[in-house]
Amino acid sequence: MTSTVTKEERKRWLDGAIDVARIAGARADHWYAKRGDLVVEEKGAQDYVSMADKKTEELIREELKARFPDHGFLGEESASSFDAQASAGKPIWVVDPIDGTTNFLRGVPLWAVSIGLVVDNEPEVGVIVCPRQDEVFAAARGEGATLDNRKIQPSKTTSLAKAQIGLGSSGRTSMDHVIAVQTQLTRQGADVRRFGSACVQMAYVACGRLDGYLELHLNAWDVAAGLVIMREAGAMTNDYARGNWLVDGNALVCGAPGVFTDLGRATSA
Ligand code: LIP
Repeated sequence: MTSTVTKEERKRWLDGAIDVARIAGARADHWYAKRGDLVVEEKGAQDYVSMADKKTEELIREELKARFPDHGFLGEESASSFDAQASAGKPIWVVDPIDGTTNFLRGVPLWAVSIGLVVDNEPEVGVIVCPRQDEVFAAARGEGATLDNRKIQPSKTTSLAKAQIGLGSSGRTSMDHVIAVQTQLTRQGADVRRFGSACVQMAYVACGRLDGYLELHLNAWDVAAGLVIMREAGAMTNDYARGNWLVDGNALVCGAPGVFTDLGRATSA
């Protein structure tokens, strides 16, 4: 769908998102250093949250509101209060304050702040900050994607037998389906890995560190930023942003152009 968004608007939004994601990344990293003091709650099977997620999301919301007072906000830790009707027609910030929460809480340094902006149901701007690696992935629709201000592109891999593929799962997906997909990928020679953060794996597909990534259900806040970054880098994705995706989420399949079709076939295993 042709966007009505101007180049100037995208740049203002992207610059604002980078500023806020850096501020939030520094605050989350402060909590990471003190993770031993955090009280951990269990939202569901192997789905954890702490004060670090909640306070980082509050900070992001305040900083974005100060810069863009007329925009909507959908965050992982406040999703139950998201009013889709009231946000209709507005740009909506779609935020995961700490993606890879379990890694974060266990001291695995692979987690990120993910801030995406959706306009008329289309992801327009995306920023993923990885504080432990001091890396910033960023993209705006039509402007390409960067890692620390350097253009990025997906790998040139053309065969699953030479591919490193991220595979995620959660209590939201059928275990039998996950096992079938992993079996299918492994049988085709793919080196299947699990990193524990959706947006980090999407960023790694965008810059060629991974050849593909799939997960049978992800929420909008996990993927909104990564979708823009991957597409602008030249990676391919399924039509994740279909239907009521902001509220219900969808399955995600993404990868370098040379393996994307085979990945899609494996997902329908
Ligand atoms: C996580 C994702 C991961 C998925 C988990 C969870 P969180 O996000 O990054 O890929 O498998 O179920 O959704 O909860 O760490 O922000």
